[in-house]
Amino acid sequence: MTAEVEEIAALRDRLQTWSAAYFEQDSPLVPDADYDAAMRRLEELEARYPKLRTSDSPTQRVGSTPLNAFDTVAHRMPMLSLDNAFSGEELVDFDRRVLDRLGQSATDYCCEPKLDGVAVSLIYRHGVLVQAATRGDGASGEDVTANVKTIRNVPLSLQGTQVPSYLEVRGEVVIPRAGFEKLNARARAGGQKVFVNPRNAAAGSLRQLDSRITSKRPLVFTAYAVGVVEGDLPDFHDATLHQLHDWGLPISEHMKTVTGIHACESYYESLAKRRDDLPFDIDGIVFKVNGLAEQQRLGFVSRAPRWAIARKFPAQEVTTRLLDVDFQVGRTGAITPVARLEPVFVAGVTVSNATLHNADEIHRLGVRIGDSVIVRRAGDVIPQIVSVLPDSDSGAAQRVAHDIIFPSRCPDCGGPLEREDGEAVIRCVGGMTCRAQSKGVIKHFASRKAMDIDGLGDKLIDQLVDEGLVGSLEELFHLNQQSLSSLDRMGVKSSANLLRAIEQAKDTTLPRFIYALGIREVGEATARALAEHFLTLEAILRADGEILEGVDDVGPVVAQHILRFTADKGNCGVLEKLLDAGVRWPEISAASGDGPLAGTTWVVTGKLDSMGRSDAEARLRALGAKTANSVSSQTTSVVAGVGAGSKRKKAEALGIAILDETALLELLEET
Ligand code: D41
Repeated sequence: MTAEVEEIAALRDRLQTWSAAYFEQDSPLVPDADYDAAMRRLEELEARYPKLRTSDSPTQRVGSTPLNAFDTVAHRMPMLSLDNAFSGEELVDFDRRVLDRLGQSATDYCCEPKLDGVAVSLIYRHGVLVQAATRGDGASGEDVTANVKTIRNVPLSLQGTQVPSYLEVRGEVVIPRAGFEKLNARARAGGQKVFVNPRNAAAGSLRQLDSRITSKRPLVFTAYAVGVVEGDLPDFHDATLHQLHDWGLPISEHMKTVTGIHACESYYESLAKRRDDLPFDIDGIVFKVNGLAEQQRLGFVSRAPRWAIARKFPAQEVTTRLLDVDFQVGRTGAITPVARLEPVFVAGVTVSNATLHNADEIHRLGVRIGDSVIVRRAGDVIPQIVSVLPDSDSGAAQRVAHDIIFPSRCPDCGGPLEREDGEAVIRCVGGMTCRAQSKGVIKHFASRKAMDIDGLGDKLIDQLVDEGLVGSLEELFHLNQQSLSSLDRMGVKSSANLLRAIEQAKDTTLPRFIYALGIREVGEATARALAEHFLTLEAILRADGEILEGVDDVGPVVAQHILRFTADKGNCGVLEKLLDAGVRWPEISAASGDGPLAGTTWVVTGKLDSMGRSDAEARLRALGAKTANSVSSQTTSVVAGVGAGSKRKKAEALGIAILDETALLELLEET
């Protein structure tokens, strides 16, 4: 059995390394299939030799029996809370108090984003995760071990040397915004309960009695402190966190140690600017005195340490009033209620509109016109109404508040509306005969990632459709000086420019063209997958459901949408007319061995000045290269623009060639 013992150890080791690379460095070392195969092999061996199964085996992430209730666990060392600073002055006051007590003229602070999630404590005995508890009231919390074990970036056992015999790690569990949006979109489409914000979603997910449910939630852990420790750790906060990282625990990649409070304020300003670009919600910055000896001298007051403070960002959720609701018709005919709000400042911008998603959402919120509502804006996500405030004090508001009446016919064309089985969305079935839909279709067709018609913006498209100059896609290509001259504010020069841009847009690529058609659920990635799989438009039009589902990225739902599109005579007519009008693209050659960059795999990261990331990728692919989203041992080269972070680091670690934008431009020029 020694061979099996060794194989099991090797498999666990490998799975841990792979999942650390995947979740920590955001760069897979192997394809998913290899990971899955190793996991299956380990499960098989453990089933055959149950004695060799351990609680920290990667197979043990998801339990199989739900709990009846959570046990309460007392924290051996209380989990303190944090004092807040709401202004630069309050931060300076904090620094003065610290320096006065220390009798120093300056000190080092470790700065880290304040994640907006659920605080938890993890206990590792001899490097094995044995308990996870929520912070609760700071003195005791709930035992959520089974749930925390399902979080993929929480190591079940620590790797490396000199792991303490007892180590309590404290940190925050969050759900990234993208995962939150997906979770809610799925719930909304199925008419289920949605979460108000990512923090509630994280808290709700951790409070599931059945860890199989938790395992399906995109939870992420980040360590920010230690509690009780039996063993050695560095004398500085930043070094302690780096040590945790070396043992396999995730820490914030934005952590930075600075000297003096002014550097703290600069850090705050710079992260506040990038708040929307971060993958998860943060509600401020935490500053901690970096030296542990200094921390000890400062001690704590009641429930918060004197050596740390949270400088809060402007709120992401504020109260305002719902003034009215408009109903918009999208390019797929979906009727979306849009809330008109009394303008408010939220997370740095003034918001006067918010989406209400659909009729079910209005019903779920129980919102009426005139109500006070809580509006949330996070990242580039459209502002949302998350809840309605009971209007206790304002009798006046009560009197004017009235129900939102969902239209019974299309607000644009007056045509009938339909609701598909199991769908929350109500649609106008008018297609291109509905003006609002045809505007939406044309806007999508002309947009940057589609046909990229320069200068053909939303306003102009509204005009073209309203004036009856364009009613379907191919009519864009029949516009001329004379027809354009009838438009307001359209001079000879601008119409010439527009016509030139339309002419230029005829030269496109097959993926762009497919994407531009606006087939439901066919985004950029799916369009590219279809083009790469079928190589020609004719082949896509010929494909049946089974063949379509053979494409990466295409499931039964997407296949149905494609079939419904291609089976439509009207659509086929438009396709033909577009080709007749001169829309064309270079043939895609089946042999990917073509082009000067054939056989190479590229990752483009960071911001480029001269072009977007997807353009850079498209140009590399046009030269035969493959492009990928994450750096691995398969990567040949990385293009690192401004602000390139973990992917660049990973490339450095793997010794992969890194090009800056200038080098990329030179290469593109040469080849
Ligand atoms: O990101 C956070 N939410 C965060 C919370 C953080 N980065 N650091 C924290 N540090 C502490 C001390 C200084 C007490 C160790 C915290 C918290 N506390 C905290 N989270 C919830 C209550 C307190």
